Amino acid sequence: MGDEADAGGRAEKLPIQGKRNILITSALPYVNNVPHLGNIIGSVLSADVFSRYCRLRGYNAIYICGTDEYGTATETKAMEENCSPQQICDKYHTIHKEVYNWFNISFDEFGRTSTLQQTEVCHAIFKKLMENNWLSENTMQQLYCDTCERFLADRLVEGICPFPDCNYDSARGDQCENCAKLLNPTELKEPRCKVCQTSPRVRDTDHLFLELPLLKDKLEDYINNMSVSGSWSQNAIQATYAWLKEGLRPRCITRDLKWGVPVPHEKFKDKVFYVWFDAPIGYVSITSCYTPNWEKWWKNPENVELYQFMGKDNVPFHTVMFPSTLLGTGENWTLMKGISVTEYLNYEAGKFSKSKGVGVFGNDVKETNIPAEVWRYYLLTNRPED
Ligand code: B3M
Ligand code: ZN
Repeated sequence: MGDEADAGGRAEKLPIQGKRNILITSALPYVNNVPHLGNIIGSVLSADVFSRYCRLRGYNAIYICGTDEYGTATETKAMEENCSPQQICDKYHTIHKEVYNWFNISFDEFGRTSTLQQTEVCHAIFKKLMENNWLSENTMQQLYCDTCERFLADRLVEGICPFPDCNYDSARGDQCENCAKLLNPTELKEPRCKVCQTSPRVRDTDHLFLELPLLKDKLEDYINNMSVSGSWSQNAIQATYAWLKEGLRPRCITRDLKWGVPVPHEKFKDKVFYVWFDAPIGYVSITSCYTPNWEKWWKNPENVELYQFMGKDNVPFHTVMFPSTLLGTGENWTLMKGISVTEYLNYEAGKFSKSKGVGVFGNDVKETNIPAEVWRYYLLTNRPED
C-alpha cells in the first residue's frame, strides 16, 4: 500500500525507456459499502493477478486503485448513518483498505477521490474542455422530490426501464441494472423517489454538458483502432458499440449536490461535477498521490500501456465517456489499451447485492479462518467471464 511503502522509503516507479511500462487500474469501488466477493473478483483481484504476472515477467508495472467517494450514494449513506459525508468516506475507506489488504492485493497506491489532488486534476481537465469549446450549457428538466425538498440524483430515482425489450421494474435513473443501458432519470416510466417513494415532479435546472456528438470522429478513431490493437473482449466491444449505435448525445457533467468536486465556473459554482465525470479522473489523481511525476505515466501514450479492469456495467464509462473527456482536452493522454470485463458473480441462485445485503462480504470472509490464498484461488477459478 502506498503510504506505508513510502514511509519505508521505497522509490516510486516511473516509466523506463525501452521497457514495457504498464499502468494497471481496477474500477474504484464506491466508498459507501463493504465490498463483497463479486466486487473483489470483478476488479481488484483480477487486476492484482495481472499486476503480479506483469512484475514476474519483468515488465515495469504499477497498479493504482482507490475508493470512489463523491456523489449521492455517499450523501444518502451519511443521512442514514447521521454523520457527514467525510465521516462516511473515512470510515469506509479504511474498511476497503483492510479487506483488500487481507486479500493480499498488491496495489502500488490505494487512494481516494475526495482529495485536493482530485479537485486539481478535475479543474485542469475541465478548463481545457472549456477552452476547446467541447462544453455547452443547457437547461435540464430534473426530477425534484417535494417531500425531500431536493433534486433527486439519478440513482435516487427508480422506475420502469424505458427500453421495451427490457422493461425491468427497478431500473435506476442512471442505468438499468438489467440491460446495462445508460439512462436519463426522466426517461424512466413511473418514476419514484427511492428515499420516500413519492413520485417526483419535473423542475428546471441549468447544467453543463460534454458535447459527445462533436467528439464523435476522434472517439470512433480511438475505439476502432484500440479495440483491435488492445484485443478488447466481446463483451467490452458489444457494450461500446451498443452505445455508439444509439447515437452519441451530449452528457450532463454537473449535479445539484454538495458532496463533490466544485465546478470552477461562476454560474455553476453551487454545483459539483457528476460522480461519473470525476471518478475516472480519480485514476489520475491517485497516481499523482503516488508520484509527483504522474504525467510520465498518464501523458505518455508512446511508452505506456494502460490496462483497466472492471465489472460489465462500468464499460461505457471507460470506453466512451473517459476517453472523450481526455481526447477533448487536446492533450496527449495515455488512453486505455486493454480492458478486462467481468460479468456479475452470482451468489447461490441470485445476484450479489450490496444494497439488498445478499452475498458474502469482505469482513465475513476474514472470520471463516479459511486462508486468503484459498479464497483467491476459488474466486479466480470461478471468475465470471463471458
Ligand atoms: N464506483 C462503480 C462501481 O463501483 C464506480 C466505478 C468507478 S471507476 C472510475 O462499480
Ligand atoms: Zn423523496
